[in-house]
Parts: sequence; C-alpha cells; structure tokens
Amino acid sequence: MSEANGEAEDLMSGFRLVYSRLKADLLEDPAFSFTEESRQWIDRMLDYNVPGGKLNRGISVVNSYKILKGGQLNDDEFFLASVLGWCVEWLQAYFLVLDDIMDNSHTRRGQPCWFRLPKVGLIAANDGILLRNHIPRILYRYFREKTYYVHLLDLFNEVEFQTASGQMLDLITTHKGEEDLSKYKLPVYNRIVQYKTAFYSFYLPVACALLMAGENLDNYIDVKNILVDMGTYFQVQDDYLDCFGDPQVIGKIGTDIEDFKCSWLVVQALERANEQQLKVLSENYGNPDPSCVTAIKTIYTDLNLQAVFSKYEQESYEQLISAIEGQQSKPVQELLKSFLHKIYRRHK
Ligand code: DMA
Ligand code: MG
Ligand code: MG
Ligand code: MG
Repeated sequence: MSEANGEAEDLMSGFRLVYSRLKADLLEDPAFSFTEESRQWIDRMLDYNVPGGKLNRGISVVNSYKILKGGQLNDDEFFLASVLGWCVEWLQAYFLVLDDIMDNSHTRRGQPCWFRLPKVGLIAANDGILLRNHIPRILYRYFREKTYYVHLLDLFNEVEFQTASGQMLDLITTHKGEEDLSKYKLPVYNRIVQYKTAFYSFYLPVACALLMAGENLDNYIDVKNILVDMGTYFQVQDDYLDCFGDPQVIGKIGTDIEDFKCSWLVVQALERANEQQLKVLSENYGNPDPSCVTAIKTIYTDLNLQAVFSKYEQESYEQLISAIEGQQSKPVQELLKSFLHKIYRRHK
C-alpha cells in the first residue's frame, strides 16, 4: 500500500471512531430517560442510516480543514473537524430517509430503504426529524464555546432551508395528473439541483472547514460559486447513474423515469428528440410499467446520451479546473481540486 493510501485509511478509521462517540453521547443524553427499547431503536436507526455511505462529504470537512491549516491536525482539531463532518453526514441521512419515502425508492447503499423495513414504515418520517434534531445537540455539546458557534448554526439552518426548497422544486414538478414535459428545460433543472444537492453536498463541508479556520464566509463567494457548479456536475452524474449505472455498484435502483423526475437525461432527450421520439417520451415518461421505462431508455440510447454525457463530463471538468486555477489562494486551489478529483468520472 502506498503511503498516501495508508494515510487516507488512517484518516477514515479515525473519522469512523468519532461516529461511535457521537452515537454514545446521543444515546446517553440525560434529557431523555430512554427505555432500553427506545435506546435500541435510535441505536439501530443511526447505524442503518448514518455511516453506510461513501462518507465523502464528512471526510472532506477534515481534509479541507487540514489543507487550510497547512499541516497535520492535532488530536483536538482532528476530533472537532470530524464532528462537523459527521454533522454533514447526519444532515444527509435525514434528507435521504425522507427522500426515499417521497421518491418511492427501494434500495439505498445496498440495502432496503429504511422505510421499507416492515417494522419501520412511516415511523421513518419521525426518524428523519430526530436525525435532523441531533445536529444542534451535537453542535451545542462540542462548539458552544467557540466564537464561530452562531455562524455554524446559521450555516446549517441556511443550507437545510436551501435543500428542502430544492426538494420542493424537485417534487412539485412531478404532480400526478399534471405531468408536463414542456417545463423540463436546463434553467429549471439547474435551479433544482443547485438547491437540492449542491449547497449541502459541496458548499457545506468547505464552509464548515472555513469557519473552523477562523474565516469569514462573506469573503468566499467565488469559492461558493465554484462549489455550487461542482455540485451541479455531481447531480448530473447522479441522474446519469440512475439510468445507466450498475445498481450493484451505486447501491440503489433508479426511479427517476418512473417518478417523472426532471432528470438531466430527460432534459437532454427533449432537446434532441424528433417528433416521433417526442411522442414516445410524452406517452411513456413517468409511467412505472417496465415496458414504458424500456421505451424511454431506448430513446436515450438512440439519442446517444451516453456520449452527450461523456462530453458534458469532460467540459465540466475543464471549466471547473480553470475556475479553480483563477483562485488566488493556493490552499483553496488544492482543496477544490481534491474535491473535484474525488468525483470526476465516478461510477458510484
Ligand atoms: C437527492 O436527489 C437530493 C437529496 C436532498 C437527498 P435524488 O432523489 O436524485 O437522490 P437519490 O438518487 O440518492 O435518491
Ligand atoms: Mg431520491
Ligand atoms: Mg429525490
Ligand atoms: Mg438520483
């Protein structure tokens, strides 16, 4: 194993240990005199929903902070950056638990969606609320004395608001009986994905690291814009993989076609389709019948959307790199590039 890999693995195992500590804190919270049964519910709910993903968002708080500090972190700095990383993962878990109910999804991270478990069902809605409420409890415990505490709270509140607004935009385009493909154009698409994905997945982790490093977020508007563009690229990949990815690899079965989602693929297809293909799209998109889904996928392939995506991926990468290289600060450049290289041409 190379040294860099070894270092990354140490970082990951240190990061995971922090999860156990945070879970133990929450389970022992004296504000609740939990019964054994309720304690077990939370324990299982957290293990099922919080730590099972790629942890890219969480770990990138630690990586970003390390780059901004320009050296190794001491134990305390590592711990605190990891706590913030886990808060981002908690936020993600909260949104995913609810997103899977609303998207009528089946699997997530290689296992049934939480609400699909017979013992869980719509209790998952309340579990989502609990996950969300764990965040301010964690922040209070570890950050209340910090000068940037109030900025952290504001940041999490603002990003949560943006994400929920993005989810609303995503969901109201799919109203049953009012399906209207003519609304599905690139500006609408970009707005949805900036709000539902880019702020929480890309801006939030870096903003956490900047606050820890004593920076004022108002001075990082350009960095924010680059991260939002990176987040848009990331969601285009998510939409592509929903249809063309391997469920075994991405850990989830796509539902965008069935759900009439404003996916990047359908937006591209609508721009390129001839009259006959438009007819097939409007007659089949959003219908869960497997033959309708196949008809849509056939159009995507006939329009060669795989190649359109490849080209988009290449161009986005080049644009992002040149925007990053326009940044004055070398550590900021390094941080943004390390983020981009984690997602460029990802398969999961
Ligand atoms: C994800 O959108 C956005 C949030 C806030 C969870 P999505 O439904 O495309 O995500 P996924 O493909 O993971 O269900
Ligand atoms: Mg979803
Ligand atoms: Mg969704
Ligand atoms: Mg998706």
